[in-house]
Amino acid sequence: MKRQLSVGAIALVLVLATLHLGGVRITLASEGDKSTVTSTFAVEGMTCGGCEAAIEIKLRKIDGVGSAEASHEKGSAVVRYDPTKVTPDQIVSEIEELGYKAKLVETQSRDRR
Ligand SMILES: [Cu+2]
Repeated sequence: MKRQLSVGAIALVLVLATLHLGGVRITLASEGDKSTVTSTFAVEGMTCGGCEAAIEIKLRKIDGVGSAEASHEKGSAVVRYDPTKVTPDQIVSEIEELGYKAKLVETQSRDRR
């Protein structure tokens, strides 16, 4: 009788462990589906590749920013980020801290493309 109980207990632990692992997997999957958005900013004041690099390096350091591409010729910066972690306003103020003038032009969600 005692033995049967412990077998049952082990089975229960295995079932719980499986459910637990399943739960973890579901959590990881939904984190992977987290959507990012891409915003284009008009940036005034960039004159060379050094300006572009300064902006890109600063923006890429922000937690939640996936990529940042700046162009002094176009006067723009294109930033891909997680909108639950970063806001366009935050990106504008990071660019302006470097001495440039920035303004949000448009935001596109990735899955709509
Ligand atoms: Cu420059």
